[in-house]
Amino acid sequence: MTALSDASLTALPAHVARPRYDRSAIVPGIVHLGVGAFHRAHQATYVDDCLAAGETGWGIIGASLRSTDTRDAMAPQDCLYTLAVRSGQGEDLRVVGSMLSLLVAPEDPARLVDALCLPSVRIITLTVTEKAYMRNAAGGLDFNHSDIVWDLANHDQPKTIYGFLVEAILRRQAAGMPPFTVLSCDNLPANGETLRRLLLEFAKARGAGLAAHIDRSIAFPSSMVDRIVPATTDADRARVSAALGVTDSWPVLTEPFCQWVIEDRFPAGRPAWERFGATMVEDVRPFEDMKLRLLNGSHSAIAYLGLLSGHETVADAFGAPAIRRFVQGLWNEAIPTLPAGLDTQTYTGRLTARYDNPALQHRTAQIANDGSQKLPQRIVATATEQVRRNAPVDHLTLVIAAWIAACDARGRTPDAGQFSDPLDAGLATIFAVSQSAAATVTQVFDLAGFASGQAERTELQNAVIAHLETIRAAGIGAAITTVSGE
Ligand code: CS2
Repeated sequence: MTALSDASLTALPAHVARPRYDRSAIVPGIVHLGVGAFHRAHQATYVDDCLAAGETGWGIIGASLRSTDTRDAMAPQDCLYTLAVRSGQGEDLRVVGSMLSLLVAPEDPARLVDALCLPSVRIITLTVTEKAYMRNAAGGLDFNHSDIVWDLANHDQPKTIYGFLVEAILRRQAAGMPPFTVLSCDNLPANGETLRRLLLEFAKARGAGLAAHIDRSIAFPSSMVDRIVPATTDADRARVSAALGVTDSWPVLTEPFCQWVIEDRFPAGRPAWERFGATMVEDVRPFEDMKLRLLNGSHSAIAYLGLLSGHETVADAFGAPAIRRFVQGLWNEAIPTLPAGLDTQTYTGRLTARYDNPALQHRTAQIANDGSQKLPQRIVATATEQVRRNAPVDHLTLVIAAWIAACDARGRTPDAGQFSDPLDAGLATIFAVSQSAAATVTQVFDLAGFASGQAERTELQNAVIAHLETIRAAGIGAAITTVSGE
């Protein structure tokens, strides 16, 4: 079969949507860091809509910060790829044209810095996942991270988001170019403000005056992004290629639901994303809290409870009555911590339908990755607030115990799933010794910095210890029954 490309677009079957604009006339206006499946299923499609509507100045240069996979697969197909939207009713296919070129940062860091300094580039967006923010246990920038140490010494060969952004900001300033806006699209609370704070820490360590310039002239709006994007499998590639009649070696698969809420602070201009479904707001926090605590919190719960119960996918795990009931109990604990005025009932109703989508095959092990970076904002912060107000935390704390048990079970239990965590080395040291649940939990809390320095930590820890004892003695099923009944 021929490969997907600009030249083969005309041969696609009529039901496949495709770019109908002149791609050669598009100018890059956005550099995106972290060009994984999520970005291609979400932001890149909003930009594709804007380009089709004639906003030709907002093409995307995509950069991978680590692997060459995406560039290797997409460059030969003119950076085109297919978005497959799947539900129980079938699959809609759309070829997306907003990606203009792809870079691999470690191969040639200077090229990425040059791209960030293009005069036409006005927005830098990021989906680099939680761990690329390199926060230490106290939430500040991890100056002990070897890549941060490297970036502070090797200014023109950066490895981290901080090194790249600061180098580009400096060069643009020196050249008298207007600054860009930096838009984080990662699942972190106040993601723009968090990135700004960490970048300022880095900038202060790099040089006098720089932090003040960033503080004065760069906007960091926060945003809430939402779309479930399972990892693409070989079967997906084969099915999509067969439907297209040409080979697409890098399609992405997603659900019909899609949401993007963005703080409207773009001094250098922006595409009219709101014309295509994005919501522009002054303050993203209520949307973000609801998403992190209700969606991502329950996602992590389903992942760890599901893995320990032998469920491979979200739909499978959520189809088990005990886990479904557990998730409802978890929502009941999280909802009182959310700002007033949110329609949580409609939101959780919609989540239920999304998790039940039988076509997604979203693997529990995929969500289980990087728990130490995810649980603080998804579960621990919620539980801390609940303890503060003397309210129940049984479900929330069982998620933490299940994460610990699932990390421990990896490698020992064949069906415990494969996933990884940036703290794996430290976790392995803790699990290497056979010790009480109390000792394990205390050490894991120290390592991950959960509720660090908070008065509520002891109470949280004790609840997690009790759950871990039950899991160890009687299994995850018994632990679930203890909190949410038969
Ligand atoms: C998931 C998220 O993998 C995970 O941790 O919880 O990626 C989730 O699918 C997205 O945030 C949905 O918008």
